Amino acid sequence: MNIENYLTTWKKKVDDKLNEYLPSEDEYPQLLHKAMRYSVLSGGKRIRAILMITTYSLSGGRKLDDIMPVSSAVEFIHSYSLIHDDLPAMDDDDYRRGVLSCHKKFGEAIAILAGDALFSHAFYLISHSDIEAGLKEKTFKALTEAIGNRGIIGGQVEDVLSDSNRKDPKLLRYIHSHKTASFFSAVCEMGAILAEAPMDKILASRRGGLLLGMAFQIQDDILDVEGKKEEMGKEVEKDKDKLTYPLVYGIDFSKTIAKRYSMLALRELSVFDDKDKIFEELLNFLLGRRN
Ligand code: GRG
Repeated sequence: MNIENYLTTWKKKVDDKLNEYLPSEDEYPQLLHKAMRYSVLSGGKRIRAILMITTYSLSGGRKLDDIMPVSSAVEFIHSYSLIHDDLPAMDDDDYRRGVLSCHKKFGEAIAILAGDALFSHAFYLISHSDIEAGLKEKTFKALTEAIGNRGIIGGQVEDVLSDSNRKDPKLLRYIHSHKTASFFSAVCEMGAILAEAPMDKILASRRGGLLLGMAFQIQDDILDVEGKKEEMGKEVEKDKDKLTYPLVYGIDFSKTIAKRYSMLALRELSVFDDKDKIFEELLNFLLGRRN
């Protein structure tokens, strides 16, 4: 398995679907639709959608066309979180994915509304998809649990409130597992749910996704220290005043912890007959990434 080819192929398929599902810039209100398209189509690895598709396929799912609205919805929600995360009231970032952040390009009001509209559009897409009603309900349950006050938003609140003077490992784990890993957990779980996998595989996907998401966010922390602005497509050293793994554990031990989470994730995901070692290659790719 050449993971770079795998990721490029799937990224292209996901990008095509995102383009298809986004409202046209000609449709009223044009500025809102322009901002939505700008942020979603500005790049991105599409890792959450690809993880969902991978878990679905490894769970025996064969109706890939049917689940594309869900994998696209996941990327719309992710883009929404990035637009809001970049706002002056949050991380105050001028650049994202190598281009101006949404509020820098369109102003704060439109950026806030573009984020809100992407969120609604995600649910519109899933609810209008051809997925069977029972599976849709289970998908909504996994998704809404991961992105609300007990998930991404909860993690983001503690992240915004955090400061580098309070080196609290428990709080750090809460922030990372909620603001980032809960979504990874949900996308893997949704892949298994939609493929109608047995409960042991659904639960292993959920746990494996969470561990994978922890490794991913720790690497994100490491990149904020070691990464280059040109490669990252945004400013680095933005988390200096935040509670991060490098702050609490130092860079070298953070790398060890990320590797450990990655091994634990693989142990959970070993319930799948992953002959091509896609999960292993994916994790190696994510821990070696430069952006
Ligand atoms: C939208 C559910 C929701 C909540 C809003 C703003 C906010 C509350 C949450 C922000 C959470 C956040 C931005 C976490 C950081 C996660 C992270 C490491 C993002 C970068 O992900 P990549 O590397 O980005 O996958 P690309 O550009 O590749 O898509």
